[in-house]
Amino acid sequence: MIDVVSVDAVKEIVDKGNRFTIIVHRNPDGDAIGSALAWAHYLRLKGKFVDIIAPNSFPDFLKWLPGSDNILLYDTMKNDADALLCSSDAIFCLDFNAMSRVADIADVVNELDIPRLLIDHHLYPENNFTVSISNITSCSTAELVYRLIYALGDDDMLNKDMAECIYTGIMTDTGNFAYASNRKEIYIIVARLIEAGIDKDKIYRRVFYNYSIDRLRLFGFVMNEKLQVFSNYNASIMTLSHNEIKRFNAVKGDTEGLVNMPLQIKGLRFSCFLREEYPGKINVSLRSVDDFPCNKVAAEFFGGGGHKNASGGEYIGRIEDAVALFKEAIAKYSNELTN
Ligand SMILES: [Mn+2]
Repeated sequence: MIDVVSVDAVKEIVDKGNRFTIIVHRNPDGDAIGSALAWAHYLRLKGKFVDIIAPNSFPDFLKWLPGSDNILLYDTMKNDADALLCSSDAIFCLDFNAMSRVADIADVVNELDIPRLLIDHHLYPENNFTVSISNITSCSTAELVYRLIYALGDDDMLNKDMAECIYTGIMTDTGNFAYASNRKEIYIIVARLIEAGIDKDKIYRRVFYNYSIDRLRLFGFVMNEKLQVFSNYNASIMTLSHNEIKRFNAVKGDTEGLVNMPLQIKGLRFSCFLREEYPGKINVSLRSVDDFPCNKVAAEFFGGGGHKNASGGEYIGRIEDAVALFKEAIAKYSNELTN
């Protein structure tokens, strides 16, 4: 899964360097934060100075993760972050495949003449990395971080903090082992993480059972009033306007997981969630099951992409028009959705 040449290249860069920066994608999720923290813990145990920079903030349900309070947010601490980037011996890019995913951080990183290493599991990584550990069969970047540590011969350094971060990445990117998780190696790794001291049941509750009352009511509202099911196409769509988001006091991460819920309907194969970030700008989340490639719909209709069963894009315009476009998409893919 990770080739020997890349492992040797990482080893050389880690051995030679003293100060590293890890960067993750905009709107970082459990895998971005978990894998970055695990890799940071590892490098620090190797005696290195390590900082993590995220383009913007991450959900509260990840703020218990060991080390998460030291993550720098680029949108509020640009000067400090730039200074750290400029004094780094190498940059590790975790859980994204293209520099555009780190927004403004790319402007600074692109000017630096230092190694840039990718650890990621998304399709079609850019080829402007010094070392690229990219594997799309991996369930998460966190899995790759564990495998890399193992390949570097340092499995014995795995401690509880690292294990909690790795587990959070694997758990969140597989929807608690509900998708992208049929490879037996994942469970061998999980067994190892339990051996390192994690309480996986507690991690589950910390991440998934932490709703505010507003959030639970928001989910109820969407399911009751905003879900449209197209039974003929085994597809569904939900929308949430900017005003509705405000009405339920929704904070960052509150709509996470919403898009998966319609997949609980028997026979449903394709779920779309449109969230109006601000009037005129709509975030599109797509989920599918089995062989239906929702990333093709994302690319073709919503200028996005992602994984076969989990992808996204955006739509500039009105919600009604985005819904109409989705209806066009399911009509076009009707064979794939109903066969
Ligand atoms: Mn990921």
